[in-house]
Amino acid sequence: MKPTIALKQENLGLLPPNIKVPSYDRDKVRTSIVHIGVGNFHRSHEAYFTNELMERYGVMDCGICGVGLLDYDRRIYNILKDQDGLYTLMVKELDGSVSARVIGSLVEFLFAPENPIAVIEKMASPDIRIISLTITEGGYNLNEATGQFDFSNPVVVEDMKNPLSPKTVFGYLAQALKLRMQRDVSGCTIQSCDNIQGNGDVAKKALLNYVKAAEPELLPWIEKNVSFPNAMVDRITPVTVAADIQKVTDQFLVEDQWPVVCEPFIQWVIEDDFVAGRPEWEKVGAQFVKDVVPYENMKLRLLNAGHSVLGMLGALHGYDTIDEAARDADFNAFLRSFMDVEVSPTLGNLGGIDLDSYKKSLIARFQNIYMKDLISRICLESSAKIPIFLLPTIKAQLQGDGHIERAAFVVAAWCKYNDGVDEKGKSYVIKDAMSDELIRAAAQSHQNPKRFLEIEPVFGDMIKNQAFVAAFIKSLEMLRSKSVKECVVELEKKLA
Ligand code: CS2
Repeated sequence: MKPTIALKQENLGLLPPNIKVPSYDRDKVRTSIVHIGVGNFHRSHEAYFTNELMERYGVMDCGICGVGLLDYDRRIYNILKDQDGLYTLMVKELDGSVSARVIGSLVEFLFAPENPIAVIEKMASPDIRIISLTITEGGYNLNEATGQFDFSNPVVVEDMKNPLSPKTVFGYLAQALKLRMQRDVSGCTIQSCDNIQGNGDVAKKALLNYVKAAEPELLPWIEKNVSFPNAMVDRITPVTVAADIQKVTDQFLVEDQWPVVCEPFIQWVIEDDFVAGRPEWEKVGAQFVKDVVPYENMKLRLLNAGHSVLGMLGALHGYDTIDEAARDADFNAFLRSFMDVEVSPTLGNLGGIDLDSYKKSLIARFQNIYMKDLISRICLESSAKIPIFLLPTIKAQLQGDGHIERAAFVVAAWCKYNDGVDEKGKSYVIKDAMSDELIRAAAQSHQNPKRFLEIEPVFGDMIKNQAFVAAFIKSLEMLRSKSVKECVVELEKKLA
C-alpha cells in the first residue's frame, strides 16, 4: 500500500502521475475575480475554466478570491485554508473511467462572518474586475409572484441597519461599490453563475432595488459603471459523498478533505459585457454570444426541469439517485415526451442548435450510473427551482393552447412529495426555505387540492388558469390513488 499524500502546495510534486497538478507558479497568480459562494458547482465550473486558462495559456492575472458569506461556509473555508486553496476535481466518464486534476485557481479565501471589512475592501480593490456569484436560485431575494425585492427578509432588515457588517450579498456589494465610487476606482462586472433565466438581469434588478433603498446616491454610479452579463452555466455536479473522498485517496493517493465530483460535459455561454475586461475563457471552451436567451431557455427548461421531473417522480417511487430514475423505462418515456411535446414547442428559434441531439445527450447524462447524483439534491429548494425550471413551460404552453398535462403532473408530484414519505413508506426531510408552508399546503390539499396552488410566491396567479388547475387536480387525485409509476404509464397511454 503506497503512502497517501495530504493535499497542499508543498506536496504537489509528490503526487502520482495519474493526477494532473498545476504546473504554473501559483505564487505569481494575481487575483482579479472575487467569487461569492464557493460550492461544488463553482469549483467544477468557473474555477475549472480559470485553472485551464492558467495551465494551458499561462494567464496569471485571473486568480480567484473565494468568499464565504454564510456560517455554513466555515467548513469549506477551513478546508481550503488547510489545503492552500487546492482541491481535486474528479471527472466521472460515461464508461466508468475517472480522471482527476488538482485545481489551483482559487488563490485566496475570505470568510465574511469573521472579517466583513476585509471582504468589502477586497471587492473594492482596483485589482478586482469581476465579482462572480453562485448564491442559488433563491439567493436573489426576489418574490417570484411580484418580482420585487423582499425587504421583509430579516437579514435584509439587519443589513439596512448595519451596513458595515452586512450579511447578504447585496449588503456586501452595496458597500464595496460605494467604496469604489468614493475612491474613484473603476467599475466592475457582477457575473451571476446561477441557474436563472436572465441571471445577470436578475442580479442587477435585485441589487438596484436594494441600493435604491439602502444607498440611493450610489444608484447612478452603478448604472453607469457596473455590468451584469447574462449567462447559461452547465455541469452536473453532485454532492460529494464519503465514497468519493475514498476513491480520490485509493486511486490518486491524495488526501483531500472535500474533493469535487462532476460529469465530463461542461458548458458556459456568456453575454460579452464586461466593463473592466475579462479572462479569455473562450480559449478553454466558454462561448461568448450576443444573446444567451435561447441557450438559457433550452438548458433551464430541458436539463433543470428534466432533473425536477426525475427528482419528483423518483423520490415518490423511492429511488435514491437520478440515474436510477432516468434508467426506469416508464419514467424515461414520460421524460422524453415531456421534453418533446411540452418543452420543445416553447423554445422558439434556437439558431443552429441541434435540439434532438441535445435532448439525447441529456438523457445519456442523466443515465450516467457513475455519477450517483442524489435525488435529495435535486429536490431541495424546489420552491425556488420549480418557478424557474418548470412553470415558464406551463405558462408558455397555455398561451398557445399546447399540452401541459405532464408538467402539471410534475407539479402535483411535487405537492405529494411534500407529504414527506415515499411509496415504500420511507420518510425524508423537506429541505426548502419554504418548507413549513409547503408541508402545510400539501397536508391541506388532501381535502382541498387547489390549496397547494394558493402558495402565491411560487405560483403567482396561475391558480386563475382553469386548464392548469384542472390538470393539476386530476393528477393529484390520480397520484393519491395509484403509484407514481402506474400514473405515468396511464398518462402516457392516454396522451399517445
Ligand atoms: C440541478 C442543477 O439543482 C438542480 O436541481 O438541476 O444543479 C444541475 O445539476 C446543474 O444546473 C447542471 O448544470
